[in-house]
Amino acid sequence: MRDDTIESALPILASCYNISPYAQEPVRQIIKEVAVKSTTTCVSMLLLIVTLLLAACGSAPSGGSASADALPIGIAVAQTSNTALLGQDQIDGAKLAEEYFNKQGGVNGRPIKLIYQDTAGDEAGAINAFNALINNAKVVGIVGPTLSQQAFAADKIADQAKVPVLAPSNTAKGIPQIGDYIARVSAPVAVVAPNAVQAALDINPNIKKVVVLYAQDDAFSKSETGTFQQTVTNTFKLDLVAVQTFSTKDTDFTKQASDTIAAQPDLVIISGLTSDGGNLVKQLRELGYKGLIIGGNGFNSSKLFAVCKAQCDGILIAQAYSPSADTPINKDFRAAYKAQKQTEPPQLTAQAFTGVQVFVAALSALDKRTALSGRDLATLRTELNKQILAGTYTTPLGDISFTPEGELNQKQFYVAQIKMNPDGATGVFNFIK
Ligand code: 1QQ
Repeated sequence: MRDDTIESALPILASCYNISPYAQEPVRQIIKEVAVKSTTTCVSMLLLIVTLLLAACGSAPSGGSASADALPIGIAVAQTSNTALLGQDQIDGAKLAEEYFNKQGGVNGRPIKLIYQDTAGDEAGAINAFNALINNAKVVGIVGPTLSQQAFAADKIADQAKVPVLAPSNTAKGIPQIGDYIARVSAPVAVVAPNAVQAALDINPNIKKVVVLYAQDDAFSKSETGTFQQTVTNTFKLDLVAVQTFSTKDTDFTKQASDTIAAQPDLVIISGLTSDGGNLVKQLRELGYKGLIIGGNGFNSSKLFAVCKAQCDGILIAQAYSPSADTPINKDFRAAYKAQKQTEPPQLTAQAFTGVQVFVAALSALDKRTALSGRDLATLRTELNKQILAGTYTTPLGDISFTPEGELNQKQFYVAQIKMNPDGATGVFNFIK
């Protein structure tokens, strides 16, 4: 029996039948021993058994040349810092995807392996994570980073290295335009955010005066407030009575809250991140603001509940994902998430899952044309990028595809309103649109 047949078959069998790395070596030795000492009939029998085992796990290597090493995909999101309030949801989605797609045979029988690098919450963290994934882990592509602010710094590095990036939560204007290798599975604020203003008007058609606040040191918040301000003045012809700024690092919002209340708005719209945004809401409510509040995408995690607590109640947030989306894969994703967390999956989790899914689907399509193992890493990354942009995908977000520039084509958006439980610590995102 040829050595290379054993070498290529064993890791596939190991992953398929859960043979630990320690157990693989003795198995390899036994097979070799039999192959050397036995008659031709025995060797043919062995070959047949290996072939049947491979076929049974749906992963017979094409032409004997496919390598069974897991395909490394980078996950560069925030696991530390305040941004981890958002990044943790993304880790959940990536983990679910790895488990789900590997159970289904990975990339035509070859498993994927997610390699995690913490970006923390700033640009330097994202750059370091990207460099490590590209140069050390040699990933085929990256899902990340968490913030647009980080993407504008780190994506350039991936683009120059010709490594495809799928942005799981980078919604500011201009993300796909960073370079040819940058696409996003996170719909831009320009199309998502206006839905929240419409929902606020459905709840209270008498809204006239609006105050808008945004974090001036965050690229996403600046982009989102631009969309909100246009929607307020141009689309709905409301009165924008004040525009105020803060920093994502702020904790004291007394000035912004009292100035907002002095302007007597019917609606307050906040573009910031989870910790600053949640604290601003809390202080606004404590100082007596009673009207509707819209929070932007930085509010889009149940981790917000621990920040504004009971005062989170009633916040409206536009959504690019609904747990009730009617695709088979969403039903699987939702069930898997609920089995682990006993609650509905959030948007950022669904988007991170989708990012991994698109990589798996594009790799599988490439592999079907010509076995992946026949390409060097640079060629694989380039062809993978082209394949990502060419495909259409049925995902938990619905049917999606990309423009040639890497912008996401997604059809449906939603709005949720936070309902806090009487304990003031737990709550839910209620879908109202
Ligand atoms: C961005 C975002 C974040 C607030 C989501 C995590 O949308 O930075 O673009």
